[in-house]
Amino acid sequence: GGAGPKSAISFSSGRRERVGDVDCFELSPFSVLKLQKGDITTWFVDGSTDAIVNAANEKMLGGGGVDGAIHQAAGPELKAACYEVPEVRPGIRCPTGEARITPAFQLPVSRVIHTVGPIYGACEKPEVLLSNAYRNSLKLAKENRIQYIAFPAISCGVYRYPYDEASKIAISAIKEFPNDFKEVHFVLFSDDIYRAWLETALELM
Ligand code: AR6
Repeated sequence: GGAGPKSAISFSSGRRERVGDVDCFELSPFSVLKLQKGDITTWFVDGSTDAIVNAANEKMLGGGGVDGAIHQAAGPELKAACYEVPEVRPGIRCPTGEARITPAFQLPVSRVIHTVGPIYGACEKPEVLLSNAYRNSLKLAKENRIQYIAFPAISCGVYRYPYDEASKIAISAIKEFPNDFKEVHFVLFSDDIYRAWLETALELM
């Protein structure tokens, strides 16, 4: 279903509020960070300019995990749109740490932002690449006037990034954009990852 009410939350106790299944943290007087467990392919905010972020690979033509789920839900037009994204090197449409945008086709959101996180243990500075993946997704969303955006836990599946480290990088990157979005969501697929994100938000927000 949708992502709940669009109205600004009045934070009565400190800067955290639990609304239904969603943990809300004040990013600024204009913007809220929200955490929830769930499936990102069903997320949207009714009547808004919204986007979900895909944890893709450098080829950017689909795959397993959340990438597979997003392509499945969007329909075959998404793969066709990805083919249209120019290659920067043979076979590579989105180098690690960068981001690209496409329409969302059959998904309930307006756009999909594709980014590529690092494979943990396969590169020198995974924290820089993971941070870049979040920052470049947020920059691209901002340039495209996206008001509501939802992320999965980039690199925390097949790419094996430790959840606690990944959550700190993810939430720190969001804090660099305190006034650019009405809401920034994390839609987390497993209890373990949701708990890691919640712990980090309680520490950093
Ligand atoms: N909604 C939200 N999160 C999901 C969903 C979903 N529907 N499905 C899985 N996740 P992964 P990566 C979570 O492996 O580690 C692909 O094959 C999952 O539980 O999807 O960045 C790509 O094509 C995990 O927490 O992405 C690449 O080749 C998180 O999404 C490679 O995997 C990310 O796990 C990218 O690996």
